Amino acid sequence: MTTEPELLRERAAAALTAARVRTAGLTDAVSEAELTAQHSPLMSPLVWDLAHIGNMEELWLLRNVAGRDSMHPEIDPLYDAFEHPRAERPKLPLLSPDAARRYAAEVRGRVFDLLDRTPLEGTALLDGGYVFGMIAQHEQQHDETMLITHQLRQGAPVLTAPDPDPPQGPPPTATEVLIPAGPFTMGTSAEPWSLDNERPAHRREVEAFWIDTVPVTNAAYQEFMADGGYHEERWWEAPGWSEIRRHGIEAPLFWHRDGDTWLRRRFGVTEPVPGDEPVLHVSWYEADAYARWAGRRLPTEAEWEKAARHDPAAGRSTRYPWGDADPTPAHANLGQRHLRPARAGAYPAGASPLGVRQLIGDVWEWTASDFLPYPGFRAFPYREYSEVFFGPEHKVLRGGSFAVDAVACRGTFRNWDLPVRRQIFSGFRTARGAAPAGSIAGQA
Ligand code: AVJ
Ligand code: FE
Repeated sequence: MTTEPELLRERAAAALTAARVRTAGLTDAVSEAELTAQHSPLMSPLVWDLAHIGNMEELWLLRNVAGRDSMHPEIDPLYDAFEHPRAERPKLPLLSPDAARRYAAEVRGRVFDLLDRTPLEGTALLDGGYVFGMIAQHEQQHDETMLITHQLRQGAPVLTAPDPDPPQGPPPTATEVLIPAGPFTMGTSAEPWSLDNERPAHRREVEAFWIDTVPVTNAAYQEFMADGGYHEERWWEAPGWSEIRRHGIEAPLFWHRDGDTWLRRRFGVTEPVPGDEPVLHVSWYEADAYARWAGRRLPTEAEWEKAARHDPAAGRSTRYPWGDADPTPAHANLGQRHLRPARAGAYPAGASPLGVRQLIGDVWEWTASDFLPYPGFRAFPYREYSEVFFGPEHKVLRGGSFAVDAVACRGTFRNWDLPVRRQIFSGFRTARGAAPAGSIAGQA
């Protein structure tokens, strides 16, 4: 299937523009002092993200694709994510907020000229407008990173957004869904803007398993807390247990106790923890410990993707749980339309064929799996996007949060982070095996 060149160009331009509108929304209302301050050693100052977005766009589109010289060679090393760890970035001679905005805007102007004149075919970078889509996804990923910085900053709220609607339509009928055994197609070789780690499509055998219909809620998580979950070593993997002891962790990040009730701080507002919302800001260790306490486990990455993409009637994998259509606001809570997850059970229109809900949007979902390459993986177009992060130290998250834009979220999209991280918009759902006891694969 080929797409008209004009349509491809429009799609690329729209994706780039949408990302820049969001970037502006995350930075325009912030004072100069706050843009250059470091709100957490885990994060860059917002002004770094701003110029890094422009620098990556210049690197890939103007230098690598168009063959131009660097616009400002002296600043390039400042915005190379591998040269300077986040904690050191405030000390660098960074561009001022105004200079960063002007630089990113100048790059963007040249990129639009390039997009007008470049055939979107002929090389792997250009086919389907890939490299333009990659840069739009990169900016949206940094927009999510900047939203994390907003959540970490102290002080009066800067951002506002309407709350999600209460769940529409009938609530789910069961708390878990059986996904029957059998192979499915994991990953993609067809999705035009899929990133290297999502490829190639390949067959996976998955045993039968049960998976939660909705993400684990704050109310369910509070049962674990009330049952002493943070004080019983047997639920925890050893490094997670040391981590919570060392830091005195006994609740998700941004929660604090007020008498008998738990409150949370969310983008500068303190509010009671809503019981029916998916739990947010938990580490992999917390998700894993909760699952063990519940007599369950985290789904593997393959299980998660089978639950999200396998259409048993059609016998194939779809792009999203609801099919192949791009997400609409009826399907999922994406794109920072809201500054919180929707309540568990929302978005019946976004359910999978077997009835699993909210796999896309709301919260990133920790999986049991390490971040590893698929069979046949090839780094493209740069090793530092995925390849250098493969290995047992990073766990995979799936499905996307309320803070990720649809351009960087789909059934195949893979995110990853260290298992201690909890400033990210992370939650989870649990699973359990369903193979009959004593059964051996291949025997009837
Ligand atoms: C895929 C979200 C882990 O933010 O570190 C941004 C995305 N890569 N710039 C990250 C990314 C290069 C990446 N994650
Ligand atoms: Fe980046």
